[in-house]
Amino acid sequence: MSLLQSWRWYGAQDPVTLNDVRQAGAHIVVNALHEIPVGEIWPIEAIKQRQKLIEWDDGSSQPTGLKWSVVESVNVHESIKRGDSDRDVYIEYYIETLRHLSQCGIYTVCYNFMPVLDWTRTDLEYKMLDGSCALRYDATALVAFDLFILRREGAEREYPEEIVIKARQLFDSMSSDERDLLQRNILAGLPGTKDTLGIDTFRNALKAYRDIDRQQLKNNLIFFLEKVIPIAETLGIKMCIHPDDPPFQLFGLPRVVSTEEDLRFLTSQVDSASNGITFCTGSLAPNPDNDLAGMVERLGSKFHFVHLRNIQRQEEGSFYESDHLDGSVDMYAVMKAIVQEDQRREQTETNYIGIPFRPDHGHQMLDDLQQSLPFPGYSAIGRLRGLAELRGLELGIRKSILK
Ligand code: DNO
Repeated sequence: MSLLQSWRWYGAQDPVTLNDVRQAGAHIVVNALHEIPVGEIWPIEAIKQRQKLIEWDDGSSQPTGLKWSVVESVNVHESIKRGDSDRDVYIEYYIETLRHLSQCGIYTVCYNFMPVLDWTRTDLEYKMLDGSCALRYDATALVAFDLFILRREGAEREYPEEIVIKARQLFDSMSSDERDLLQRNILAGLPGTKDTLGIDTFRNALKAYRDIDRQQLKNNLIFFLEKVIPIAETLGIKMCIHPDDPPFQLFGLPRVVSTEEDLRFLTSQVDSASNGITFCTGSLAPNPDNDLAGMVERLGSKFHFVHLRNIQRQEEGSFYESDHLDGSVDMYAVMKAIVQEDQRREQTETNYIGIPFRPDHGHQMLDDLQQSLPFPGYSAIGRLRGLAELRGLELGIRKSILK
């Protein structure tokens, strides 16, 4: 067997078509009803309609051969993350959505527990030497935004003096257009949406977390899992939490899914096959202490979904998204460990299904550069290159080493 090759698709609004997905060689579509506001129940009819679109590409007489079997993401309402008094209502809605998904035969659900922001980058068009564009996180630019654009109260006390000086110099050297762009990049909204958070909305969202520290956020995550996982279990749903991206605290917001210890904690507190992990190499790798291949060896049995992406670490916590096989992640070692985990499952599980993985992000390259890409990182050709390289790597490992 081989890993299940999947592709994130954003629905009818995605300039990458279902035919493109097929030509890239993926069989599984990773999708979500992005148009439904976070917290609301996904109606069965809407799920079925999307399934039909994916499987039949709008009424053609031939099936596409694609299947929507992974949801990324059913997002968690901020009330649940904050532990507000109305969280039980949102947890009930969340469970209802899970019920509907299972009734439609969709059993793998990715989500995250990052307060306010999802993944965060400062540059969405970082020029690589070969002319392609990548996403980048520049630690100095982030501090410049925090201190001089957002002007978050008390922020200057959180950074070492030399970083503050560098951030000031950077900010002073930027034009007002560059400052606006930095703000838009950092506040780019949730994946699959085209709206950007306004600065006041962002300030208010941060204020709502003023009294929530790591411990409290952890408690709120465990509270959520204790309610949701037992039901997910009866529904046959495999929940898989996505790590924080990047895996450290931003803007004073706590983050609790950043390290191996965090992942071990949340999976052991609520021990169930339904309480699993989306293993995202690109999200975890900016922290050099995260031993990725080791994580696969130690926690691999909990993985229900894998995102393979590379990053190149730079100074002071900055990084850019490098080619899939090139960068700070030893993709060979990671892939080998994943293939071993997959083989273990094949040998021991009666209802074995392979582990789904997707090439997470890709450069904007070749014809991608001529397109306007509404979803940064989700280009057709860049991801196709990633998928092709990863597929080859897997095949090579299976054929040569793990006979
Ligand atoms: C970035 C993605 C994340 C991921 C969510 C999962 O491109 O990997 O945005 O979808 O964090 O909930």
